Amino acid sequence: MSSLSKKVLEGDVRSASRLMRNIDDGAESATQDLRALFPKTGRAYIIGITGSPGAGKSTLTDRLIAAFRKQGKKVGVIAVDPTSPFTGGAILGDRIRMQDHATDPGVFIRSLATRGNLGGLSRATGDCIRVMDAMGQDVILVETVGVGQDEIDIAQMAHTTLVVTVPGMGDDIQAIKAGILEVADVFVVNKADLDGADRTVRELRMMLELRHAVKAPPMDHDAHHRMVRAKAEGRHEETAPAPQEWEPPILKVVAAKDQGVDALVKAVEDHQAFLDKTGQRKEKERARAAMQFVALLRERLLRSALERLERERGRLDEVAGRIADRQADPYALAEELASQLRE
Ligand SMILES: Nc1nc2c(ncn2[C@@H]2O[C@H](COP(=O)(O)OP(=O)(O)OP(=O)(O)O)[C@@H](O)[C@H]2O)c(=O)[nH]1
Ligand SMILES: [Mg+2]
Repeated sequence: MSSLSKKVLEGDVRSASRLMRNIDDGAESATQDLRALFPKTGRAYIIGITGSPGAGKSTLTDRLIAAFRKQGKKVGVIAVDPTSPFTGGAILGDRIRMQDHATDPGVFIRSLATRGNLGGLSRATGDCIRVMDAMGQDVILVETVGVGQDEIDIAQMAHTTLVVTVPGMGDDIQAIKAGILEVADVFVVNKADLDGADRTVRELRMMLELRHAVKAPPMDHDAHHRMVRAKAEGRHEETAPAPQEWEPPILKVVAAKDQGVDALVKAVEDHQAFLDKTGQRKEKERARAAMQFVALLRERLLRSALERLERERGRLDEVAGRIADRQADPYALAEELASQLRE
């Protein structure tokens, strides 16, 4: 094991920062370090915080840091910001409202941004989560903006995902419908000091109920007969126990005034207990492992295929030019590269 990995395991902040920079630079040594650390990871509890721009995610994250610090836990924070230019892992100044914790050795905050490489953002986020996990952070908060595919991938890395909305944003609810609903474990209606918070809560609840109605399986023929017979005989027949399902709570919070944060922490703890009790934590972790492994594989395979393409046919943009001019056949080229990888 390299001395850098050793130091990360000892919780050394500067070494962890260096490793994260190496990961971003795609340094060969970073892969070796990640391999060395991997067996020591899997301990941290990961909380995703997602929602539209300006919903108050960072303010809320700041409050959650304080709450977990009070419990004596070490906290890691990853702010994923696909819109900002790469910052080398530095804190994004005023965009992140967590300066209070900047000097607390029990808090480690990094930001991550895309550099336009092939779906690398969720991979980089996963790697950074593992570094923080290995260095001993008990809780890792991952803040992401919006509801794109990257955000959904990232949300799937979390044990508990918080979706943050604010009052009076009909469009927001539409956006939630579009994809994030399935990954939400807890809904936060932040800025509940503003008008319309109760209405937003009602709208969210309606959406959840609708989803429920759609998902409830119809009773099978036999079960129906059993129930009818049982009723006729004056018995109460227990229907088969429904698979354990988590009901995402909807909580009103005023992050700016630290109101409702204790209830939110409680909801996260309840969800954690639910996952443990039902065995769903393991299930989630397995799904995440599959996703991350496939992402890793895709990245590696794509890289070798593109390297080969460049060696044999020219750079991607040249080849793309020929394809656009109908001088090259993309189907044949893709098949050829893929079959070479199969050897
Ligand atoms: N009225 C009110 N304002 C709030 C509350 N929480 C946060 N804000 C304000 O909302 C604005 C955005 O807060 P941020 O925490 O930066 O929101 P964000 O979701 O992290 O924003 P991005 O990361 O830029 O997407 C700031 O001006 C906050 O002070 C709240 O509970 N009530
Ligand atoms: Mg923010």
